[in-house]
Amino acid sequence: MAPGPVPPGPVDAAGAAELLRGASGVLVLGHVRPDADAMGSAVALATAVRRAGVPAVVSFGGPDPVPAPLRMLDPGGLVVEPDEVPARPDVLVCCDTSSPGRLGTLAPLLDRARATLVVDHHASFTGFGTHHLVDPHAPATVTLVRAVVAALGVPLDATLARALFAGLYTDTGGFRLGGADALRLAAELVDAGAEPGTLLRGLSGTSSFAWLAALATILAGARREPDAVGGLGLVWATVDAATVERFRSEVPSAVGHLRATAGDGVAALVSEISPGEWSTSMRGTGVPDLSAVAARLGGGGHPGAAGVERPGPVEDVLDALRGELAAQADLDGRALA
Ligand SMILES: [Mn+2]
Repeated sequence: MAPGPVPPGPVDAAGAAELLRGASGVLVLGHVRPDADAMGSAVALATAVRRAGVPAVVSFGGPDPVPAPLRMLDPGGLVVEPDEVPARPDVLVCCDTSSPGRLGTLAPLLDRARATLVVDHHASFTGFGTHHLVDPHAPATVTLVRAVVAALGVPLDATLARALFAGLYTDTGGFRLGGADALRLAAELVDAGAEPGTLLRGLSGTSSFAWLAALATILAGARREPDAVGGLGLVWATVDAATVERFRSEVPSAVGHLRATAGDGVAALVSEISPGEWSTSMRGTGVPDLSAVAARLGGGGHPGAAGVERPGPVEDVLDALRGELAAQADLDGRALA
């Protein structure tokens, strides 16, 4: 007897594989401004679906293009431009996306697909789509995709291993998170052909020499507020629209420099991504829970790394941030006490 259609709701890896195997075509999306987990999980999943005999392509909603260094994870050219995607995909898969807004200009596809499978690990997942393979305890979306690839019966090769390794390395903060399971998966991926040295060199990309001066300007404008975040402290810096425009792929890395000086507190990089629109990237220890802070401001993420986009002026963006960080520090402090 042929298996019936997979009922909507939560699915495990086997259920997700069954849904994908039964599709006439699959469009896999990741979140806007993809990172290595979004790109790696989407490319790996589409690669496996194709090998299982079902047509599949990958795309990312605009307005921004896929960062050039991530293209190395797609040697087969599965990623198509947002204006080239099928208008009515049979099965839509959304990888590493906690809310429809994270699909950017491709969000309207949600209303046109027969079924939508969300594969995600954000605690802030809002529950959209028809089928959910969502585990907030997974350190990366690629760990969930690894299980689906296995359930599809597709063996790992170097292309799959590289895409999965890139997402695993990035989302675990270089294996600071994820424990022994992440390291065991890493070993499996290296055995299958992922070369960490080559991969990580390629993913970090190269920057123009002019970025050094721009970074120096950003960091020279950084401010430290020791009393913020309930006394844990806040280190923040802003990036103007012209710098974001010129150094789009480099700017996000600046938050790492801020974080290194934030101690047990919070680092925030506030960038003007379009005129009057500010993107805030936060980093911390997990206490206070930055995903909760971001969620209340309309964004999302993880306890130690989260982001939000809000209209300016930038003083208002910072004030809202200070308020929510202090409130969350108070909440989490009471929970610990
Ligand atoms: Mn992720």
